[in-house]
Amino acid sequence: MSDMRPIEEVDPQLAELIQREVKRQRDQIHLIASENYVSYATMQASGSVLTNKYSEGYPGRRYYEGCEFIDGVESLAIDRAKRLFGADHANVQALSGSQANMAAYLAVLEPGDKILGMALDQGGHLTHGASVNFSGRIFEFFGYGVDRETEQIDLDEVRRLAHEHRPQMIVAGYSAYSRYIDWAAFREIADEIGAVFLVDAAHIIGLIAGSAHPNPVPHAHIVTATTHKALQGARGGIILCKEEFAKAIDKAVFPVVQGGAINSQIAAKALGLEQASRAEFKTYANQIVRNAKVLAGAMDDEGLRVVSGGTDNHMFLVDLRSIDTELTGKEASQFLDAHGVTLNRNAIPFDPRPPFITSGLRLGTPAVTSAGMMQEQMVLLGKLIVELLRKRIDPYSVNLYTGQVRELAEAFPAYPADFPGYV
Ligand code: DSN
Repeated sequence: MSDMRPIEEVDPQLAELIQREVKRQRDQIHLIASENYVSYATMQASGSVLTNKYSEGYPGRRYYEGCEFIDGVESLAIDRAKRLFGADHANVQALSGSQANMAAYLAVLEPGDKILGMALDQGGHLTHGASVNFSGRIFEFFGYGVDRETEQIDLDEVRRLAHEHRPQMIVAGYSAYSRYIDWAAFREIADEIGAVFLVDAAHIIGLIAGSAHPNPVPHAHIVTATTHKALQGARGGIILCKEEFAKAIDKAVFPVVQGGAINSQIAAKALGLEQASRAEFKTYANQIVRNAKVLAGAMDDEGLRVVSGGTDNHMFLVDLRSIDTELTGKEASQFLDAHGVTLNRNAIPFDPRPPFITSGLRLGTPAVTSAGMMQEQMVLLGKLIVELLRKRIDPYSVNLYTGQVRELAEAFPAYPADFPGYV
């Protein structure tokens, strides 16, 4: 029989680190736009015996025996993804958003083909052509950005670049962009040059599930996404596509990019997709957006400039130079983390500072919304963050505001105090 002793007995050192991470998640206020808190049931599925099973292939077409229940789990995840987003086809095996993107590119492109996507320093993702990433090494990328004045996508510029470079693929969907994206306009541009239109919806898929953001599925040939951000499910990737790309996508995920999928994660994805289809998830997704708007507004009212003037989704960037020309994203994020607010430094468009330093912060509201915070708390939090940054060298003020941050975190914990962090 397998060793059935609990982790505290088998590996106390590891158990303690997990428990300390639970305490960190409880004690801090989390504003990293890509993070969230999963449900207990998600942890149960994720930590289940499904991790024991190999199942290369797809439901009904496996290279291993004994997959009858794995087939059921994966089919459930596929059906739920298709239904939730209105997709012709879904692949739920991608281990992460990056691997979903890799598979999607390799499904329809040849090495050396051209892709037009948003530049990383303007809001795009590492897998949208960064030279250090597989994407920039295998494909030739051309980057579009935002307009210097509005800090929003200039579709005329996207169209101009598309016609100039004639890429085989156009990518929309970003890691640090707070505005609605006009999916239909992007598709029109892609059609003008015969390109595949791919949407990387990793950040916003949860909002789409909850009808809090327009759905790209009717417009895009392929949509890649993650299930662990605003969707509040297990860590992993999914790919949705039109029927004509279904075979190529499945083949690209397995056997081109991956071997055996992680079946426990597929089960947890199935659960997340079910939870995201419920009526209460709509309320949650819309509250994420409402909270982001109120938090951005509160910070702006305190004099901290919000990039593009606001947000339509779950996140936004702030320009720290508006409150202190010397303050960098690195210093601000480290200072805030040490005083109870965890977020990440982020380049703002046309940032003169290097990416490891930056002039900006990125803030997102999925996790605080999962913890139960509403507009009232966002107003307070926005004020506290700006005051903490402004008065960071005044110990009396820092102490005062840190106490208020702690009170807020205590009132809205991520998990119960006695939860060890595993099931
Ligand atoms: N690392 C994620 C983010 O923070 O946006 C994307 O992969």
